[in-house]
Amino acid sequence: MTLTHPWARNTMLATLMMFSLSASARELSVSTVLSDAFPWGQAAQKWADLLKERSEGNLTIRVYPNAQLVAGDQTREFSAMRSGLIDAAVGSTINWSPQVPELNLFSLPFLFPDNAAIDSVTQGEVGQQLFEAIDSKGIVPLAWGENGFRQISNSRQPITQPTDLEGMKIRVVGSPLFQDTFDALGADPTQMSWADAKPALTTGAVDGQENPLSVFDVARIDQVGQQYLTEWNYMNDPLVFAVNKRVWASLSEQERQWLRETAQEAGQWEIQQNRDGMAQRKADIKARGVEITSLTTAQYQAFVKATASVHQQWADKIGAALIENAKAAIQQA
Ligand code: X2X
Repeated sequence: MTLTHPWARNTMLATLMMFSLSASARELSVSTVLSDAFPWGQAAQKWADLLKERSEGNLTIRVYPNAQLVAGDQTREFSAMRSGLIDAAVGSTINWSPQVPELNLFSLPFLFPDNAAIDSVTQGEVGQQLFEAIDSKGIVPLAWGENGFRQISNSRQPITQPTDLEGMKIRVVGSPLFQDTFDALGADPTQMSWADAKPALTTGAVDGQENPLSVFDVARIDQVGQQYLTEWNYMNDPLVFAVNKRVWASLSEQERQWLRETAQEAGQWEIQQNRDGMAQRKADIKARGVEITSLTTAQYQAFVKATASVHQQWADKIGAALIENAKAAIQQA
């Protein structure tokens, strides 16, 4: 085939057009695990909408939900973004913690009692230190969002004390800390991706799972036999808006400013939305017949005690100083 062949000419033309287009308007790929039916996906979509408006279409992002850019394997998202397979992401601290161990801070059981505690960390000095840890891995963090406090559900019985979890098969996310937490509670944790979780609940391969109320609500986890839900706020899952460093370096000052500003606005918007909607979600879940259990202070303390060993096991990996700084911030919250 010679270069004058019409097919080759068309291909060259198309390539040239793509190059000239990218000089004036550029689209970045953004990965998320959950779609815009959930607050998480809405955070990414809000980012896309704000950016399109702010840049007047000169810089845009396209959201790819359901971890589709990593074939559903959400714990590979950070690596895929680092290697440049994905330009950007709104990702979970849990899913990125295998590559950024400091992010396990948020998964330490019962460290964060409430939203004020989370904000004192993400919006303060510790949040900056965590962003530096992400940055040192070749990813530029821009803003915080949230998946939220994770609550436990199961198909067998109400959970009010650690012994209620004994022998219970619980689906956990693919971060090793979760294995340790549920081992400490005497449960039988099994790691799997979100894509595999609902089928496993449906067939009864597992008895329970843990996720924020928003995820339980939107994914209709009540429909797969999860009748019992305990609101124990055992950990929180903040989201991070971030961009690959080489992509970041290739942008103009103006483009970087658009990206950062709109990520921050989208993150704040989503956190507020998520929190404002919580009471209604809880009411909706209850109305579907799910038994929701809250813990007394004494019951909560029993869980704290049962999982104390996890804090010791993970202190070195997360960084003892970082944990101390977080505790100090939480105490002042
Ligand atoms: O897999 C989960 O449970 C989810 C959707 O919450 C995360 O990606 C952390």
